[in-house]
Amino acid sequence: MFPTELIKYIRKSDVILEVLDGREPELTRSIKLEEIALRYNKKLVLVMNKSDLVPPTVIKKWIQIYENQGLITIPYSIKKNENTKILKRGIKSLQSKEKIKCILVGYPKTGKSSIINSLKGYKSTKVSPIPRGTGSTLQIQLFKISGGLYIWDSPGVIPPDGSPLERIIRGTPPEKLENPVKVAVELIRRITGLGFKHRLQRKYNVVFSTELELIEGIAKKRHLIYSKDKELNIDEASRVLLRDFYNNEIFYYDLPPTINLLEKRRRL
Ligand SMILES: Nc1nc2c(ncn2[C@@H]2O[C@H](COP(=O)(O)OP(=O)(O)O)[C@@H](O)[C@H]2O)c(=O)[nH]1
Ligand SMILES: [Mg+2]
Repeated sequence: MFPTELIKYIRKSDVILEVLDGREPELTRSIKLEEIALRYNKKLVLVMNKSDLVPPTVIKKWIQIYENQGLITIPYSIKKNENTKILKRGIKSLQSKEKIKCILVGYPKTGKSSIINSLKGYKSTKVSPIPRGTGSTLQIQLFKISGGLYIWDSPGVIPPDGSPLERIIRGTPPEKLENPVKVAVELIRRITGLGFKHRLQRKYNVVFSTELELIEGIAKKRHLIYSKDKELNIDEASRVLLRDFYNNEIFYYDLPPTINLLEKRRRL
């Protein structure tokens, strides 16, 4: 379910900034959000965040694909100062209004709070007061960024949906997943399929040919064993991997369809 409170703020905004994780842009897009933006006739901008973690050629290709779909796409990284200017300019070019209200929306962990902090800088000022102790709904503040640009202070979080693998990629904390081994296997398969097996082998110091071998390898290295029968605790080993993934500690990225095979071959 898309939060109704979020829809309220989307309706109040002129521009919707859909924050994507540049490593998984397709899976961190929310079709529901895009439908809502369309329904209320809002300008939508895809912000490809964490672009520092992906080669520029790959980011460029994604942008080309999205622009071909008629979607305005801007690469972003909180690590690159010049990005804030480019994003601000991009938003302003979409609206001729003097006061432009924006909202950052996206799945958890895509970097919404980080982006708002990098945009705020030291010059920004709060422009709406927070009423305290009244009612149960939290009043979201409008922040003045620069010139006529305003942004809602509290970024819109989209609850992760989809299959268990999609939910972990969309920022679900690993503790909330019911079957960690199954999800870990799927995640390892995805990462190795994209050509990053060597990264997993190096990170865990385990050479593996099947996904389960990696999980068992992690259990062995970390002495994760059930005290009862001394069997390897693959549940806990899977959680180790899922937690590392959640904390952005596993290096990989998705490849746009057109360079998939070429890139993969180069890496093998
Ligand atoms: N490398 C890199 N990490 C980022 C970037 N933006 C956010 N992060 C990291 O991603 C994690 C989630 O960011 P956060 O702003 O809390 O995401 P939110 O849940 O969407 O508000 C944090 O550990 C950030 O430091 C970026 O541009 N580059
Ligand atoms: Mg946040």
